[in-house]
Amino acid sequence: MVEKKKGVKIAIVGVGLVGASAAFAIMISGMASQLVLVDVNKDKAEGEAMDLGDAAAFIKPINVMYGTYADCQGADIVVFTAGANQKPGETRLDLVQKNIAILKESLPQLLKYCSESIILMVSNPVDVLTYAALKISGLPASQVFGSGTVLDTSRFKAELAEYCQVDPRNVHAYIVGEHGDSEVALWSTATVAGIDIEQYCQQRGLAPIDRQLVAERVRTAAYEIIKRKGATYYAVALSIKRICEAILRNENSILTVSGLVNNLYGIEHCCLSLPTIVNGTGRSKVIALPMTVREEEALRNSAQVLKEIIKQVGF
Ligand code: 6V0
Repeated sequence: MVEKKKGVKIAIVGVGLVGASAAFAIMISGMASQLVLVDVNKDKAEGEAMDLGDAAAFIKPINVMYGTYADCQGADIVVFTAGANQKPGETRLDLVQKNIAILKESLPQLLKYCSESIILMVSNPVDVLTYAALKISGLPASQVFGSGTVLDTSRFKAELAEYCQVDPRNVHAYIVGEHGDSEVALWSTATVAGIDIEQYCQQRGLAPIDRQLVAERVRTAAYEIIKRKGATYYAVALSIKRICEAILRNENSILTVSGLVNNLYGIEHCCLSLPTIVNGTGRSKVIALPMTVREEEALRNSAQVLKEIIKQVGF
């Protein structure tokens, strides 16, 4: 008899601010029946599991435990949030040496138990770490990918929605490229209610959008938050939850996850974000959006920035 699958299992490696917030978001969503928390700081992982577990009477049944890599075995998804975060004034790319070292140490251990899990990279610089994780694991690009600019795209939609006085869910607009300073706002395909966003503004009697200002606010959002409270974690936690949901519910959702790009827009052998179908197989198909010449150039520049770093860290 085929053994019945015992519900959805999600593992989170690195239970700091982002990992713990993601655990909380996943837990209250009801999408998983088992959540495993792993951290080099075992006390931290245990404390988080205890704290989350205390909510049992308010949510759908879920077993929240802390554990080792072996306990991650059978996970549908492993969310990788281990590593240092940005300090005020640091860029995401500044973190690369520290976080590559952590990845090199922990991923091979994790893979002993999780070679069939979908691995969602979140630690920064997420595009470089996703590329490194693909190389270290040898797993397909559908199975190992990063949260990329899912968060930046949400920030972009929020900015546009506020300006356009409309529900952010009615705005379709993407941030692509690096999750970081060279990211690209795609204005040419930004729409509200299916019409070009500038046309929409005209209809509503709004002045044309200050594109430079909006793109700058999106690009620097994390710096501004870190300057004030030291770290960002709630919105990224919901980005993680959203990606997990698209996978687990086989949604075919279009999300700007980061993954291996080859022979697209003149870019090869690089991980960056593009609108991508996410479903039960993981990162399924990249949507080749029409871009203006300037958007394409900016995207290639973003790829170049990332490729330099990838080369520097020896991948
Ligand atoms: P944090 O609060 O310092 O937590 C990191 C955790 O990782 C700590 O609990 C560490 O003990 C743990 N850790 C370190 N080494 C290991 C290891 N080898 N195995 C297991 N656990 C380990 O950082 P925070 O949670 O704020 O950030 C985590 C990562 O997410 C950082 O790299 C951030 O830059 C990154 N972010 C990525 C975002 C995105 O959109 N992709 C957004 C925000 C932060």
